[in-house]
Parts: sequence; C-alpha cells; structure tokens
Amino acid sequence: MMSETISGGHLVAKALKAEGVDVIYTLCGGHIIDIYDGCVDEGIEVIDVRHEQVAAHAADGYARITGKPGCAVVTAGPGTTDAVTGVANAFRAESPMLLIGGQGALSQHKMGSLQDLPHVDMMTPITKFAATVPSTERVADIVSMAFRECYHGAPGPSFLEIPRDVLDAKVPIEKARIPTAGQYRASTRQAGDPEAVERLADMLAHAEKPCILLGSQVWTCRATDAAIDFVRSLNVPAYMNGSGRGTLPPGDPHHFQLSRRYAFTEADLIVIVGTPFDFRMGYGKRLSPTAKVVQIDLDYRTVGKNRDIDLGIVGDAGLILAAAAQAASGRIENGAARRKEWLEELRNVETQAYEKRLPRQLSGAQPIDPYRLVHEINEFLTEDTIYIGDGGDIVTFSGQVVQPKSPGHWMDPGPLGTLGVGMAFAMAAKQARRDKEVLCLFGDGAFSLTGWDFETMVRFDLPFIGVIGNNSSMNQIRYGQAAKYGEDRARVGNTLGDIRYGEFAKLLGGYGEEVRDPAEIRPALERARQSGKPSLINVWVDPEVYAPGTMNQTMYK
Ligand SMILES: Cc1ncc(C[n+]2csc(CCOP(=O)(O)OP(=O)(O)O)c2C)c(N)n1
Ligand SMILES: [Mg+2]
Repeated sequence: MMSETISGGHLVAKALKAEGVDVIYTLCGGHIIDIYDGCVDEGIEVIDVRHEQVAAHAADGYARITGKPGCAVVTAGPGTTDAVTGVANAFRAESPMLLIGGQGALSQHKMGSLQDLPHVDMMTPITKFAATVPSTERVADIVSMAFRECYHGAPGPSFLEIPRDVLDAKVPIEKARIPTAGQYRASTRQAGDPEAVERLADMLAHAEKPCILLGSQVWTCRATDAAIDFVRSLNVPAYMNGSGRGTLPPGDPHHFQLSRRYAFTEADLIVIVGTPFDFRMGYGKRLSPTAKVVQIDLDYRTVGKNRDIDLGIVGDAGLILAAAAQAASGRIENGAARRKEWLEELRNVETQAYEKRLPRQLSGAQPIDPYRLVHEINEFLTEDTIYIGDGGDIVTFSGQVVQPKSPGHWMDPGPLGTLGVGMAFAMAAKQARRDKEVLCLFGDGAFSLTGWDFETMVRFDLPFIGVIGNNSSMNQIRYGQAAKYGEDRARVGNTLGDIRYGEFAKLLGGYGEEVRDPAEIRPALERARQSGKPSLINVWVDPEVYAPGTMNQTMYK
C-alpha cells in the first residue's frame, strides 16, 4: 500500500495552525502558491493585499493585537524585498512575526533563476532568526523553530525562505516532522532576579517622589493588571508610551501625560518599564541627575544602554511589577500615603498644561487647526476603538492629545518611525477583532504610501474610520527645511497635490467625505461610523501650523 504524502506548502499550513495562526497576509507569486493550497485545507484565511509592505505590517499588527505571532507570505525576489520594511519595523518594535519568502528551486541554486536573491543574507540583520528550509521533510519543523526564535528575550520577527522544489515536493507524511500544537515551545517569561526585585521594593518604600513609565512591553507582556495594581497599591504616578498607552484609562488618578518632563526632572525615583533609552527618551539624558533610575526590560541588551542605572531587572514586566508590589506591601510603611502631595503637584502641572492648550483644541479657525482635529478624534474614541497613528506632524499632534480609553488600543509604528503602517494595522486589527472599532489617523503623505490597500479593506469587508489630516505636504520634513534653509528654499521635495481622498474612498467602494469646516469634523466621523464601510474623512488642515515636537526637532536630539 502506498503511504500518504504531503507537500511543503501543506506542511507550512499545518505548522501555522499548530501555532494558532488563523490568517496569512500575502501577495501572490508562483513560488508560494502551495502554501495557499495548504491554508485551504487547514482553514487558514488568506488575505491578499496590494503591496508586500502591507502584508508584513499586517503580520506585525496582528501580533500586537492578538498576542499570537503574525505571518506574511510573499514571493521570491521583489516580493521579499518589498516586505523588508515591514520586517524592519517589527524588528525595532519587538513584534513577533514570521515572514515566509519564496525562493528559486534548490536544483537551480545560483544559476540565475527567476527572482533569485540572497534573501537570508538580507534579512539576517533585521530578524531574530533567518534561514533556508533545506528539505520538504523539515518544513513544519523549521517553521516551528522560527516561531520559537521569535520569543527569545524581547520578541521580534523571523524569516524563512522556502525553495520552490522544497515547497512543491511531496514526502511520505511519516517522514515529515510535524510539531504538535502546545508541545514544541515553552513560555519564555522570566520573573527577574528575586534579589533585585527586593531592592526595588526597598527603593519604592523609601521614595518620596517616584514615577513610573509604562512602555510598550507592558502590553507585550499583557501586564496591564499588574501595572495597575502596582501604581495603585504604591501610589505611584504613571506615564505611558507606545503600546503601553491605555494601560490606565484617562481620568484615572494615576494616569498622567502632560507633566512627564516635570516629573522626570523632579522625581527621586524613576522606574522605566519596557522601553529603551532611545530617541523617544532623549537617550536617557532628560532624567533628573539625582533621581534613582530603575530599568525593567525583556532584553538584557536594553538595560543600562546609553546611560547608567541604579538597578536593572531583566524579565517579564507583569511578573516583576507584581512581585515588587507584593514585596513592598509586606512592609509596614511602603510610602504610599506619603506621596499624596507629590501626586497633587503633578496633577496641577497637568491641569495647567491642559488648560493652556485647550483654546487651540477648540479652535474654530479655517483652515482647520490640527489641534482641533485631534481633539475631535479624542472625544470620538470609545472604550472599544483601536486608535492607529500613521503620519508625520499630524501624528505628533495626536500623540499629545489622543488618549486611548483601553489597554492595547493604541498602535503606532514604533521606533523605526515607518510611514505607511496605518492601512495594514487597521486591516489586522479589524480582521482579528471584528468586535472593535478601528480608527486610523493618516498624514496625506503617509496615506499615499500604502493607500491602495483601502481596496483590500473593501474587498474583505473590513470597515474602519480613516481620517486624513491633509496639508498637501510632508509637513514634518518641510518644517526642518524652512528652519534650516529659509522659507524661500523650503518647498523642495515635500509638496503633495491637493487630493480629495474622500473621493478616492468612494472610487474604491468605501465611504468618503471632505471636511473644511471644523464644526463638521464630528458629524463626518459619526457618518463614517454609521456607514459600516471602510471610510476616509479627508480633513483639510492648516499647512502653516506645526506641532511643538516638530518645531523642537526633538526626534533628532
Ligand atoms: C517610509 C518613510 N519615508 C519617509 C519618512 C520621513 N518622514 C517623516 S515625517 C514625513 C512627512 C509625512 O507627511 P504626512 O504623512 O503628510 O504628515 P505631515 O507631516 O504632513 O503631517 C516624512 C516623509 C519616514 N518616516 N518613513
Ligand atoms: Mg501631510
């Protein structure tokens, strides 16, 4: 009797299924079609996009939303190079995803086959693991290996190329290693050095003016509850950045945002959780020189990088915060009550900053003040709206004003600062969480990089509210040019057409509107919500107005 056989593409699908991956993002090519056929058998949805960058960003977004690794499948050569930006973004953002690229047949290795490139060499510096699958029997085995590698330390992307003959060949099923769901990799959560956790508890108990920054890894580690418990039981003001935004809801007594610089200057203890001392943190230079600094991170390479720290703890944010809170609560005096005045001091700074800016947020000016647009968006968000920012200056405005109402409901590219993530993140968020509303704010420049995938949103019935802050420019860059070379030389390489993106949305089968009157922003958002379609509300904002962060050029300092 002939034994049952299985092809490489079907083995890929089995390995994805074992990992719990229920969708792949892809753009087709002859090298990879057997994977699609495997997905049909395993019940894995295939979402085909218009550009491979979008496929890779969507896999990154899927990982952030679901906590499972995302997967993008692209063809050899240009398919894989198009996806490089998405993998690079996931690498800097510590997002676990697998990119599978096609490759010419092994039998034609180095013969000049169609779309042949050294993919593994290209991907090695921007992945945690990059390899060629050498034989059909090992396809599922190496896919599971790639997933395991995604979770080493801080998570990140893996890359596999599968030569065409390896993918298409069939092998007897008993010769293939097919890892079983739940039995080929273990949790990599680390609780941190218990002695260091004790020291942290001690430092907290003695601090008069502590503060904590809850970074992206708080979400990655799903440490929301531990973080909330920590700040409440120890009475510590919390600031949030990246995916950590929304850990505490706006209005919570421990939620602070606008007083961060003040707190970092005045605090005597600063606890940094799951965010590196990179440009977003001024490389650690903007912290009080007399404050004790504690850093908690999944990656030992991040702890103590760019500045000295008083205590570092490597491990899972949730386990460490919970252990520290517990160790401190065992003490007679953990300092919580003493910090009432410190919280009031920060709340005053916070309120003053808010009131100073409020007139701008309510501005009736035409063309529309960007502050008004982001204010309207912030008011419009519900507890179930996932907010995505994709753009330059307009997104810098939103970073100051928009506050997600729930944990895991904020998405930005991360430290690679990649324009063009928005459509892909919206796609992944809506596909993975049909119960959620998705709102993405785009710059007009950012939108036009990957905007054709609006059509994919329509084709797969993925309604979302797209808002374009349209200034017909790459304004964040234009500001720097004007400041350095003068206004008369500032209009080089940054000017976009006056595009009515609302019409573009309608052309592709979605809902669209043009907004020039600030009073019309809210009603237009409501109508987009009601439409139940992918939508674009094209808001014409004042191109002569810049965000303070852009004017300070803080990202380059
Ligand atoms: C892929 C990519 N290309 C270029 C840049 C550099 N860049 C940063 S902000 C910006 C302008 C973006 O324009 P837009 O999205 O319209 O936002 P605006 O600044 O006009 O509000 C550019 C080009 C980038 N970050 N990513
Ligand atoms: Mg613009």
